[in-house]
Amino acid sequence: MSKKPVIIDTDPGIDDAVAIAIALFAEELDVRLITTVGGNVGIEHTTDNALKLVSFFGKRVPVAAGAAEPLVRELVDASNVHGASGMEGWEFDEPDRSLLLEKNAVDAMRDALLSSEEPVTIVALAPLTNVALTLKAYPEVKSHIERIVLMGGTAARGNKGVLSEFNVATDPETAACACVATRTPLPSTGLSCGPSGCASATTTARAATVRWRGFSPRA
Ligand SMILES: [Ca+2]
Repeated sequence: MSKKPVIIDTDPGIDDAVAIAIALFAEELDVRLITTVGGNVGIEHTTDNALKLVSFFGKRVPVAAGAAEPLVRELVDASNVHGASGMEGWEFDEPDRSLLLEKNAVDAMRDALLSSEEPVTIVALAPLTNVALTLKAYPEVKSHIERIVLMGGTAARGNKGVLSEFNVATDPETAACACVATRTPLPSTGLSCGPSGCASATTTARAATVRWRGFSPRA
């Protein structure tokens, strides 16, 4: 089976941990890079959690740390939900820190995209800061993106505000930037697709394994 190359941009968070677990073990997916961003908790915790998850699952996927905070606004995290570490109550062994790249998430994402022989799907499970910065700094990557699958937005009640979903509400400027840069609406698996953020994250990971219609930044 030809595996679909994937980059996961994430801020784990236990909900993202579920999505990462599914993606790492999905026969249809080749997870080539995990990039982290400040979101549910600070960047030091999301990066540490990503390393712990990859190590725990016995995989050798590189991790690159990205933006610590939104482009314009101050980060208002969700540590009240996820705990101070982002994965409070879950104990992991010390992770393999050799998986952490020296280069930042934006450069790592660019390199992973440009070096791929086939277009790559970006699964965005967090505020879109890293994704938007990559698209703005390196617009040449657009032709190397199969699609961006976003966990974000809601058509129902939000989890950040009455009508706002956390990932988009945390960094709305970069969410708008990503939509403008790709000149098309992003396929979104928002809160309305599941009864909880966990379900949405799971659905998003699975969504990367199927063909979405109507989005191609190469068009
Ligand atoms: Ca997330």
